[in-house]
Amino acid sequence: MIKFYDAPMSGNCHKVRMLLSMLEIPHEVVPVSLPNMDHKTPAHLARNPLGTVPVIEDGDVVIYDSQAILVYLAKKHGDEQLLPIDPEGMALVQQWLSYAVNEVWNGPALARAFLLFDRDVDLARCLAAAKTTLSILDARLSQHDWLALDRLTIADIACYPYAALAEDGKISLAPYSALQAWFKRIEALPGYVTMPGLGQQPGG
Ligand SMILES: N[C@@H](CCC(=O)N[C@@H](CS)C(=O)NCC(=O)O)C(=O)O
Repeated sequence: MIKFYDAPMSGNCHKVRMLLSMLEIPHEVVPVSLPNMDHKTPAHLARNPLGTVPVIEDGDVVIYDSQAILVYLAKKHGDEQLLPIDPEGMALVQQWLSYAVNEVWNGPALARAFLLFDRDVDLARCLAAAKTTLSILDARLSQHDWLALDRLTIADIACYPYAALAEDGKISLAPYSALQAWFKRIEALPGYVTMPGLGQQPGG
């Protein structure tokens, strides 16, 4: 069974939680306490030399980085809806996976990390980056229901948590109505799971 090294307040881990749930993949959660520095132990560094979460172990296969884990799980347990293999579709999904790691992380995610976890970052810079990042997402989603293609892909799962958690970083989401409508679409999906700061499934 897949072992999933998971820290509860991590949006990167939440991407993995969401896909494991949506695809109903059996797994064992191994809690990792970031305050207790569990992620810097020799055992965890042997799994992931970067000393970060999420990590999954599937037999002898060990994968770290939430985007890489989404790719692995979608290829192994999903179908081409979530991660297409045609050149254009795959590249468009990758474009938004990269956006999750760079723009979404360096804007709203790090502003949140500053406010919730005392992460040493330049807050003004993160807030300015967040404004651009969220505006670009909102503009895209005012023309399309989903980020990369005409349906849910792992690109949506990768960008969702830290965009939707922006208010933890004291960034108002009020100006971004298309983004908020996309949050609701994601939160209505079968298998959607929440975490503190995120929306509930309708009726949940
Ligand atoms: N690009 C990586 C980033 C992983 C990452 O930075 N995870 C955070 C938790 S959200 C972490 O482990 N931080 C601890 C540290 O950097 O020491 C991913 O998407 O998984």
